Amino acid sequence: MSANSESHTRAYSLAQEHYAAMGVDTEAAMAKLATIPISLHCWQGDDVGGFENTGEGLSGGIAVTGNYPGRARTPDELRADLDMALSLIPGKHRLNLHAFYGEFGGKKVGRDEITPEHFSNWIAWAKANGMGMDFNPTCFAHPKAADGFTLSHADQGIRDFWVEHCVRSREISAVMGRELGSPCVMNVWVPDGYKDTPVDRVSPRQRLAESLDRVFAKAQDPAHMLDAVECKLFGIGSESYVVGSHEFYMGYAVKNQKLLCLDAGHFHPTETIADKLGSALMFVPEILLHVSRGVRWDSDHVVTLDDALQSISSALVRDDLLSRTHIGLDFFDASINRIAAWTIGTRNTLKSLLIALLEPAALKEAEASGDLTTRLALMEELKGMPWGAVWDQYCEKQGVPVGTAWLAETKRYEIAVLNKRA
Ligand code: RNT
Ligand code: ZN
Repeated sequence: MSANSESHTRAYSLAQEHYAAMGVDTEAAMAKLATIPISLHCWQGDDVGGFENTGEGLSGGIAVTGNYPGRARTPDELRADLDMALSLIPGKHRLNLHAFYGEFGGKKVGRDEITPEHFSNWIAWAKANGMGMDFNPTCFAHPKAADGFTLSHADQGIRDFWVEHCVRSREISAVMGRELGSPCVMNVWVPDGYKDTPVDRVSPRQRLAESLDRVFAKAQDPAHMLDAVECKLFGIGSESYVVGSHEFYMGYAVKNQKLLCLDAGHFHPTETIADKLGSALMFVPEILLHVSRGVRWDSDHVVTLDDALQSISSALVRDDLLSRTHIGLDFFDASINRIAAWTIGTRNTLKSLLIALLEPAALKEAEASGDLTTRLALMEELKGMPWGAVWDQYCEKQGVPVGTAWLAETKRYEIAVLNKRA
């Protein structure tokens, strides 16, 4: 045992005692954490580029900034990078893939022509890794989305095109779920909206609802795939009006019992999603999270261990919502090492869950008995508890680097692999 590992073990035993004195079982918390999968978004690895190779840039009001070297240029490179990131993250996780990451063998395959075969390598990779997959139709970065409308477009032909893309995406999702033995959550997000004040706010929403009804017309086995819909407040170029607003999708999801996707960056800057979870779950069956971090706008910064993140994880644990919540990530930063971005964001999400799992029952008891003084005092004291030692122990147990050791491995990979990409 190395000196390092020995000091971790000592730190852990002290932490374990400390928590036990509060009635918290650290072993149980780690065991629970190991059962929570995080869906890693493929698009952090290549700046939301996809593999259609049409030369079409990113659109839809989302933007990636930075030019850090080493972006994955092929499916094999992206999978290698994901393998690397996954080797640094404790636990068993999932892959979240966008439709334009299909493998089209150099052929031009329309979004309305995609089939499960285009994703067979991804499915084989996930199977080999014992991972589940989630999926998304890609309704942006395409000539037929160039004027900012897709499923709600005034033109019937364009609507039909995107409906077909989404219908096919559901079939592909069902195959992924069946092949991997775990339901694939398919999230529909469309960028549709106006830069400036609209006159008619209703017709596009009626068209979006109609298109969604067509997309979801065929029943799919929930053991194989689940439908989610993602709302948004604004995007670049859709500052004044987004067709798929929160009220729109909340209503649609409640009416049709779909999953509601809540992206942490899709609300007013001071509005957090933690308080929405329990309320929405009173009326929708399940939730999909896009854990993200907006800085001044929906900027999709790498998730840090901040209050917004902690409040989400604490709500999931305190209100016992984990079994009905699918946790996915949604950020993309091209200004830092992309594997580090995945690793930092995912490890932080897991850390916040661990901190939540290490809360003593005394907190709920204080509230139940009306002792709000103790509730606040305890919450603040808990911030100083040695959860870091439990985290290190968890990483060691799961066979991934402890502390900052993952960074050295990332740097090694950068020199050996990323820097060789032109
Ligand atoms: C955009 C949405 C959406 C996308 C991904 C790429 O604002 O958050 O989820 O980020 O589908
Ligand atoms: Zn999102």
